[in-house]
Amino acid sequence: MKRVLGLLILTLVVGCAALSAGAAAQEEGAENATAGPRVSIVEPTEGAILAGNVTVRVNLTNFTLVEPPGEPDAPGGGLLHYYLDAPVPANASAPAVPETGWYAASTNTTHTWENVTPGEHNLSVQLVNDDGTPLVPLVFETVNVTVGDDAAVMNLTAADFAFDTEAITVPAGAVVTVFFRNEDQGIPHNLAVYDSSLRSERFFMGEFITGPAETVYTFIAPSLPGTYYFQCDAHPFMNGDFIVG
Ligand SMILES: [Cu+2]
Repeated sequence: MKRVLGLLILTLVVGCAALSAGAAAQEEGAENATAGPRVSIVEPTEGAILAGNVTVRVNLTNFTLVEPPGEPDAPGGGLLHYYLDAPVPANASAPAVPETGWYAASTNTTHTWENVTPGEHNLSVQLVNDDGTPLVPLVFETVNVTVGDDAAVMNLTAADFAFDTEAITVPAGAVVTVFFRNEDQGIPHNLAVYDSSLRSERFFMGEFITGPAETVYTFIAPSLPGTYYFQCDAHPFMNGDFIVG
């Protein structure tokens, strides 16, 4: 009896597994059949901090880039419109040319905006037909990024409850990238930047990492030159001058 019950349960389990696998396959098939053209921005990511030139890289699904542009009626194909600080055009009967901001028509899945001014920007990419009109329904993606003046890249290590430097020097307004390494086993450290050791204003607070571990911090340096302050928030005796030149 025990054996029969066991077999019965086994049969039930196998049967259920086969059923659900079948259902999953069916669902997937339906999804592929109904999926329209899509564009996604692979780079930069939402909220990214960048310096100088901004390269946008996209992924296309169910859409073919047609070259040369301007040839009508290629089914399932067309062009990419890259936008910088421009509202994505939505009028289906006119070429997708934004009223403000910049745009570029392209048959490449990457586009570089050069010398983007420091500050906050939005980057969009839209799929358009080969006559330049938007695909309907509209197919686009937008990300928001922050662009800094200049780039400063450095290493910083925390070991034996001390940083390996007493001063960090960066250009004003620079995008600062810190390759941070914590060598202290089981101990959390971070990097944080303040106006002074009084810590009345905070410019950056890095996530804690527990050693041994590494991370990359990216932030924008203060825009006013001066001597600021950095520390580990868990161990404020680990500190130094953050010099903005
Ligand atoms: Cu610490």
